[in-house]
Amino acid sequence: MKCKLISVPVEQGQPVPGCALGPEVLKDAGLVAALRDLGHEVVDLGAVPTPQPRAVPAHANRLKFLPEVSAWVEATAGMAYEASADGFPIFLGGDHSISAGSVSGLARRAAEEGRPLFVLWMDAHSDFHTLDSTTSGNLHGVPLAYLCGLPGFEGYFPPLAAPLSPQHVCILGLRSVDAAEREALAETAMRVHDMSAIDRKGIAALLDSFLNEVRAANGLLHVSFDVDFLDPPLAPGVGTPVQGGATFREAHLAMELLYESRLVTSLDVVELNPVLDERGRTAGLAVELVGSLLGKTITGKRRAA
Ligand code: EXY
Ligand code: MN
Ligand code: MN
Ligand code: MN
Repeated sequence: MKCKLISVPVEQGQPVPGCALGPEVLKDAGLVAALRDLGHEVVDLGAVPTPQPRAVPAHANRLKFLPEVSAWVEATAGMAYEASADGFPIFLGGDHSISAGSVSGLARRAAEEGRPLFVLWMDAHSDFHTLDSTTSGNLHGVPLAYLCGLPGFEGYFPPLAAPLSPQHVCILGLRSVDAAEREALAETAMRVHDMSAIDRKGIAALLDSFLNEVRAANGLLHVSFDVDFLDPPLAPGVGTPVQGGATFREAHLAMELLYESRLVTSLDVVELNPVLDERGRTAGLAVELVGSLLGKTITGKRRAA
């Protein structure tokens, strides 16, 4: 498969310096070699060019870096649309605000192809705030609400070519939800599998059900992997760690099942902060997990679809 790397070195969606180093550190941690060892072609498309801030009206809420983040969303959406004409786009963040761009560009492509875009949001957080509901003003907390067409983004974020259908979205690993997000999640048709559901039912059962829907709908499947999905002792290099995350094996099993489904068509890897990492452990684990998603197995034998 032709893996197309797109770096999106954005950290203005969150308050901790360092996240913009993520793309280069993931590559330094062996991402390209790991993909080539699995027989994949790797094309590095470089970084989304740093855009000029968008001329957006001032917002009544205390939003941080709105003109800059909005511009990155627009620029990333354009590159995502172009890159998704063929191959397997892999977006390297940068904070999770980049996915407002990557997924909206992919959704535009999917709409043109007449296929539904499904999204698996692997994350401790729901990222389901609107510009009006966020209390932190950190825009890495809003991308999924924007992508699902929740109100209040018009005029501040780029118009969406194709909003996601909430029933085509699955959040996995959730364990930190703000009050406003709870209300919004209660009204949405998204599949929301928090860590308690994972503890009770297991990753395999939860994923299989979602993957069956993707298959039945002949859907494209984007995996938006926020590294804080993982338990912080495993992955300390993230800016918003939340205790009680996925174990090493739960994370690898999720990726192995996704690979075996042969349904995944694109990927984000976001929220790695190398400044907070410990001897590159988090970067190394993220690369290993991408390897499992792209076909690496314990025994080296490729598993049948
Ligand atoms: N819900 C909190 C906020 O809105 O500030 C925390 C958001 C963290 C988002 C990270 C990317 O997943
Ligand atoms: Mn996130
Ligand atoms: Mn998160
Ligand atoms: Mn459908």
